[in-house]
Amino acid sequence: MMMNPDIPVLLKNEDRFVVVSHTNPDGDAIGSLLGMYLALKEMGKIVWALTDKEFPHLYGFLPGIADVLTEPSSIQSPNWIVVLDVADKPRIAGDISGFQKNAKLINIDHHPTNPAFGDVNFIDTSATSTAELVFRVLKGAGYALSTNVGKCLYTGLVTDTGCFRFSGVNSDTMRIAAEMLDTGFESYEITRRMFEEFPLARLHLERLVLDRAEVLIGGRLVLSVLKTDDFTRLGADMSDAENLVNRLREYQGVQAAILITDMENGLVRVSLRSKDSVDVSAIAQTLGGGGHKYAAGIKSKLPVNELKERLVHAVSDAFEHANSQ
Ligand SMILES: [Mn+2]
Repeated sequence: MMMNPDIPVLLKNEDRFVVVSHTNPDGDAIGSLLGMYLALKEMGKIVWALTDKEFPHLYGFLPGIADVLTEPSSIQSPNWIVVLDVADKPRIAGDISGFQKNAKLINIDHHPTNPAFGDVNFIDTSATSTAELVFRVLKGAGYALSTNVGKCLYTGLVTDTGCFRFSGVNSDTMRIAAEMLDTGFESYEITRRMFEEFPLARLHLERLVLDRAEVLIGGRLVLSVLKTDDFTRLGADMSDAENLVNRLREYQGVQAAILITDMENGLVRVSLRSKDSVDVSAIAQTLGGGGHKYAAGIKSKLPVNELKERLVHAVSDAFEHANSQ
């Protein structure tokens, strides 16, 4: 999709913005939010960054993070709500209900399942991260990236591309990344924190995930399970399991990987990843989730065993469908 020409103009000419992203935020959600927030601030705008609870410690090094609000009471009459990397409106993190009557919503995202819920939308599913789209609208608004904004957006880009590995990475991704780096920081400042600074608890979770991996459907699906008790015992929190599912996807010949996390309060979180032809966002949607072709998620209230059975069926059907095409 072409860039909506209104958005750079709006960012340039308008004032009083609230910037939000999605619940259980990942590097792209946080990096995009902070990058947009800091850029608007540098442009002299009145702007607030809002979420629902404190960001995971992993991102504590990012500039602007101390300004992020977890409740909206100090936000005064915003005119615009900038929603970043949010696949659908109910996934917005932070209570924006008090502003919606008087503020218009700008929706910037790269999820193919996004229903264009904004008053103004810029959805480009060819982008590997929302951070790249934020980069493009800011550039379109005539804003020259500072080092701080470059760092935030680069964090989004490297997390959503698995450090330039995933499908969809192309020369545009590299060119945009290069322009971010040109603002004056080292790539390794960010990538070591994102990929090489895990707490021991994370590595122990990884061992459990690999120990419990089940190889199914002739090696084309690998599935594993984590339980609340594992996190408690290892002193890990939910964010320590972020992207662990990717390890299951590394098995040779695998086309889909699933990590099921049995959380407290009867809620089950499912992360799906794929390679090649299988569209895991379609599978996720049949069970109330969403995402991208190669990376999707579900939150479900179904019992783990039933959910597992349904997922294996759905993946098996998807394989059959793909083969018959
Ligand atoms: Mn994203």
